[in-house]
Amino acid sequence: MANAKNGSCDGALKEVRRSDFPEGFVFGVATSAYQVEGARREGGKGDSIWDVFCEKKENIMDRSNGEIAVDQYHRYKEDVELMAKLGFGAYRFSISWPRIFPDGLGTKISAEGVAYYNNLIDSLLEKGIQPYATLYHWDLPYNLHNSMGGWLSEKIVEYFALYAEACFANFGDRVKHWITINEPLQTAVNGYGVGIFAPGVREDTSIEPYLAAHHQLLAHAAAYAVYKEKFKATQGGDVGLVLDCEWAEAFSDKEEDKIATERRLDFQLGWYLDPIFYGDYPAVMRQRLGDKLPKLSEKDKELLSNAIDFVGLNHYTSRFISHVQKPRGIHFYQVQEMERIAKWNNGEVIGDKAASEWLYIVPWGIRRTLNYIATRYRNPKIYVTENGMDEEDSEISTLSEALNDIKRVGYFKGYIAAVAQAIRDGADVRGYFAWSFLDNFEWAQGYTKRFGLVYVDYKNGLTRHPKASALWFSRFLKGEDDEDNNNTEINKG
Ligand code: GBH
Repeated sequence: MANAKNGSCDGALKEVRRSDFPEGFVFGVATSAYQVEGARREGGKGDSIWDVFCEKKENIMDRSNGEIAVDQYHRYKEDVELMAKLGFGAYRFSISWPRIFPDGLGTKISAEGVAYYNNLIDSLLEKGIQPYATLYHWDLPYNLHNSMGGWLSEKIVEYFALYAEACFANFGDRVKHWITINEPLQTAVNGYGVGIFAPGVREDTSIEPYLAAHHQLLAHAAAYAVYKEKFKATQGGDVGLVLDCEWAEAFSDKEEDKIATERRLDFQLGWYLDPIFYGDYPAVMRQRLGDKLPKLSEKDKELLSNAIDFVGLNHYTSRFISHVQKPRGIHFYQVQEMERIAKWNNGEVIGDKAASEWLYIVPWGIRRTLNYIATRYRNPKIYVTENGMDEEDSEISTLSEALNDIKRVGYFKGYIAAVAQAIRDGADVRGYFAWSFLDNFEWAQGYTKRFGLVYVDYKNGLTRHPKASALWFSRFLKGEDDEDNNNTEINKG
């Protein structure tokens, strides 16, 4: 809709400042285990589905893998120090399930795995950085896939609950923010449908994505229940779920485009949030999917009911949505009868493109997504758990060029300003995490895309070099961009 563009204007004259955010608002950086840790065979770790998926070289654009990644397993101290120096208040990392339970079964816990995360968490706290731990960022123990079908099996719910309990018990004295699962939609649709993500199953693509999503939801609910029953009273933390949501803006004022846009949001967010906030999958999914959508039993509904302390939002980009009758793609896309469009109806592109083919820069989209969650889901606590953009590795020729990431500086300024606007609009946003702290293994894109605030020199011993965006962030965090800031202590710092 043409008027959407106005959303980008209000407040755009003034640069965003840290003082635009409420007291206690958290700024952090994010990564995930498989993308940064490396050390595939160290510390008694078992294989994950990504370890095995990458063995089939053609699954990854540059035929690479995360066996070494950026070696955070050995360099966490240095990384934590750099985070602290830059002034970040929180680190969102993920725990590798097969580092804790190598075969996933939960019968023997790996002491070395536990020790690694204890060290990481202690290093963070020593530097005043709050740990935000994700339990599942896509690296399922391979054995759970191989022996029982992974997320397609109902049994996974119990195994996940055991794993979650082990993490709460071992780390919950210090970790007060837990994320059960990162982007269940990606595992469901790309892991068990399109097949571009591990485990790369493409068997019954009109059934299995919905089943994999169903079991992830139930696993989330089971972990939430374990925390509530056994840990909440003594540890006092919060447990949330992280969902990825692109903003969807109606392409035109036509009724069918507006309805297709609502449908798109229901298939993306409602799929997970409606069972939690409203007791069932969205009506539009139940109607369109019929028997392909698993049923939530009364017991499931009870467990899921309000089983969330905060909504984590991973948000990168936006699209216009129009109604189309026979879209291409797997069942999940066909059944939505919509098309994602990257241009305004006057033909102008929605925003500048980053390196990834899906990533257009549209700062006003995050404001609308946050406001949508706030109005639709009873104004929950929200954390922006990922937001960022990438550049193409092959387009970088010198280190100084790599470090001069002015486009990313603009991205963060725009998106962070839009988050501040959403807070003024009434959304209860408590924190913001930039993706990613470091350049890292970008899944099927391998190392061809760089999302880091900090450059990693893959050809030179994986050395770390803060980009201009990291330095901008640092000034922003220290309030050095606040002209009328009278806190001289911070300005001196
Ligand atoms: C996040 O997913 C992930 O949590 C993170 O690990 C990753 O590094 C980061 O994004 C950057 O990509 O479905 O055809 O569009 C964000 C959601 C899912 C968006 C996969 C891009 C690419 C294939 N992403 N998607 S497609």
